[in-house]
Amino acid sequence: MHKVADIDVQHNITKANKKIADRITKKLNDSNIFGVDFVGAIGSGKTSLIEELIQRMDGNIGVIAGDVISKFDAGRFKKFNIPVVGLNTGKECHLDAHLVEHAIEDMPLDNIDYLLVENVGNLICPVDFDLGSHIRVVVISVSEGDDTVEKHPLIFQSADLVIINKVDIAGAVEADVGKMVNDVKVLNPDVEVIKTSLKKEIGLSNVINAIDRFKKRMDL
Ligand SMILES: Nc1nc2c(ncn2[C@@H]2O[C@H](COP(=O)(O)OP(=O)(O)OP(=O)(O)O)[C@@H](O)[C@H]2O)c(=O)[nH]1
Ligand SMILES: [Mg+2]
Repeated sequence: MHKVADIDVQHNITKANKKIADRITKKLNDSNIFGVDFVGAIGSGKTSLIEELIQRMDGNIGVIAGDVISKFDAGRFKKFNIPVVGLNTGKECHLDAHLVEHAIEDMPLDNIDYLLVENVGNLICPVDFDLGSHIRVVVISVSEGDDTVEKHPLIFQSADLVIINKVDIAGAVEADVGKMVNDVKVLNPDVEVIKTSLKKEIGLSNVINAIDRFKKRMDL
């Protein structure tokens, strides 16, 4: 017969993470920087979306790019000549506040208005790890399947804004975008859901306006 002991490790880890996340939020507030955390499925379009935002948003942007091997997405952002810090998570499937706090040390906080943080592509691990950003944007695409939302309720409940990307290929992959929107609304009734195609330039101004509405609400 096995002996079972409850070990409250996860609780302690997320509590310690939250303490650092609160420190990050304070640092961003003190520097008048609006922080946005982008999480989502692998290949859903997080980097592509941030690349578009860098080119279209008013204000100076700094990016923290989390990746299992950091050079890939960080390299894509560096071509815009903005401050970029790549974070290598190794075997970890999410960023945590400790990593982000160190990355922020390398950011010129006096010269940026927005800090955009791209998390590792994953819909499960990032859920409990607040990174201190002001909002969390969850990015999925039709090619993951139109049951993705139902299968990953926690991440959608934690979202401030949800992007359903690649609507240009919804027909080809037989995804019911209306169902995906509805599934989000069931889990998180007040969250705004925006349909985008980064290939066809659909929905981008809606994303920018939504981010700026949050920013204004927080007086940043
Ligand atoms: N058809 C179509 N393809 C897209 C769209 N947005 C992005 N892609 C393509 O999807 C692929 C993945 O895009 P990324 O932006 O690298 O996705 P990501 O979420 O950053 O990926 P990871 O960081 O690896 O998790 C690339 O080949 C993009 O060109 C879109 O709206 N429509
Ligand atoms: Mg990426």
